[in-house]
Amino acid sequence: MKRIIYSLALIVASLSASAASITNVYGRDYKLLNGRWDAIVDLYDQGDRMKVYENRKPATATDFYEYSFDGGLRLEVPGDWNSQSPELKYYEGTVWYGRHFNAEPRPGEREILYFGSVSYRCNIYLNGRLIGSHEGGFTPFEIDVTDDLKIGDNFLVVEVNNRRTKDAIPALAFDWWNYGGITRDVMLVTVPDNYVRDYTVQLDRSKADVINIDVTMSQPVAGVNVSVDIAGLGKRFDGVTDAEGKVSGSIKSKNLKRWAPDAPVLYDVTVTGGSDAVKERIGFRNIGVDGTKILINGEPQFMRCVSFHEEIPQRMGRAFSKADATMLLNEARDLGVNMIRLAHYPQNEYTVRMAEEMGIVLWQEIPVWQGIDFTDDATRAKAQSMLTEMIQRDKNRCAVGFWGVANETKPSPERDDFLKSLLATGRAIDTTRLYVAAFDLVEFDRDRQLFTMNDPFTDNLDVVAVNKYMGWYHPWPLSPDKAVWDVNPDKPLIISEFGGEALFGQSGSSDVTSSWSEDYQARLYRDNLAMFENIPNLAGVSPWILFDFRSPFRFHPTNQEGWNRKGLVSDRGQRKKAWYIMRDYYNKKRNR
Ligand code: GCB
Repeated sequence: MKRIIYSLALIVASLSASAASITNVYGRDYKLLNGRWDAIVDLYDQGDRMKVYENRKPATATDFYEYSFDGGLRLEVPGDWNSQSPELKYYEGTVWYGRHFNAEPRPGEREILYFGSVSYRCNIYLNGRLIGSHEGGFTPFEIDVTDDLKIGDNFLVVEVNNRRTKDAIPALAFDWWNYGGITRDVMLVTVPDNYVRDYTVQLDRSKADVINIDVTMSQPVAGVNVSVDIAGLGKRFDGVTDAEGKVSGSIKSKNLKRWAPDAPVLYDVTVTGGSDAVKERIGFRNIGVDGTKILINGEPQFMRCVSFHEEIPQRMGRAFSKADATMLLNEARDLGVNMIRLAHYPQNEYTVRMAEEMGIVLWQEIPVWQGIDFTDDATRAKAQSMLTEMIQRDKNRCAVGFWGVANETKPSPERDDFLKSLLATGRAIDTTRLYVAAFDLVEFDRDRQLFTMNDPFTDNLDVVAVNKYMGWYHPWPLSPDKAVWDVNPDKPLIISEFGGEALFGQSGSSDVTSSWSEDYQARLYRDNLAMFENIPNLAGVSPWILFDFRSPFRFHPTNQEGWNRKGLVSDRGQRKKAWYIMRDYYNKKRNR
């Protein structure tokens, strides 16, 4: 038995869906496979044994099958299953999704099955056969199905499992809801045989007028004509592929208007390769650091940031659509932000693209969130592929200024090696953005009367970020306005989380933490803002968090009931007192 499982695991590993998915999937010719899928809930994992993916129907008088995709549960795709049925609210296990679709594969074209994300792991079966698998709940993957498609009806099955495990990322416990399901768009993409597979069109790391270009065709064939046209600049790059199907070059333009939060200029870009052409809007900006400052287009910027989870609290479900992105981003913009930390994992492309249109800088990270098994090589490989998939998807999004590699990790040689390998993976693909991680081990040094942190790993990062819950998890050791920081004084420091819990509408003592009152939360905000004046290298702040969010981590029976109440805005969309304090602070910072 062991051998069978082992060899199956090997097959699945070799079938792993491609880590680098097609660039700009929304710019392609595609058909959405969204909608209502049939679903089988398989708590005891019996579907494999029964081969439910074969979707058999009794053919003779003695045949029977103890499953059927017909006549049972139906689930919306995209969507988490937890919010679609009361029985699935806490469900952690396997659900089999199935649907029919029509295909018309044509000679000279390829068909790619693309999943925006499936949470958390999945196996994909087409017409009864395993064609791919993927692990990681927040990044896209794809499978070239050209040779597996039938003309006419096809049956697609996705076996989804969201069970938490020690070797997963995130691992066994995390402070958000463990939504399961096919949580983003599913697409069947049609491309020419030799298509523009991948391209990077981004401003040079340090030059303001040089756009660097890399294009890779899907076939390693020399001599294919490639062009990149930026109509608004009146500029075009022309090249010819080498034997690997690649071409690189650059465009120089003195007239280039750079993207910035207060002027989010985007250009129409057309990438042509052989018979294929892809269009999208791309912006160009420089981001860097100078001493303790973060520079955007050479100008120091204070990052007025906030975080949100990929969740619509009012619906108690995962966000996945353009409308969802509009809701989340508008609320963030009203607070006066110029940056969002997408917590704690890559969020959907609608959010990223819309933030870019709105002029919001993004920090995007992978869910290396506490409790990760840094000793496990397989876990490390998963983190590397999540990082690769995230960068691959969004490398042309100039709004993304920061790649985050970890949140709240404790120093150890294994942790250091793990995170170093992530930085090496990231920097091998993208050197035009800042690399950051959030730490939480800042301590008050009583002898020096200073807040300090000793984590030499921070030397490896461009920007250091700290989550510190003064007034919530940590009582103040001295008056907030006397709280001076000496943390990585030579680097830009972002306070990436601070805050405390309050129930909307609850009044209470502003001195008593356990009042869970808006008054206490408001005071905590005032105190923290006073402390921020004494952080000499402060380059930005990010309150935790925009909205109250759902989390089984939080089980106080009257104040939490499965919600983390640190939102500046309640689960019903009501703004708490602290929201106004933060908005005023950001207004002042903007006008300074
Ligand atoms: C943190 C985590 C965040 C939690 C937050 C909290 O430090 O990074 O994911 O939700 O604290 O509310 O405790």
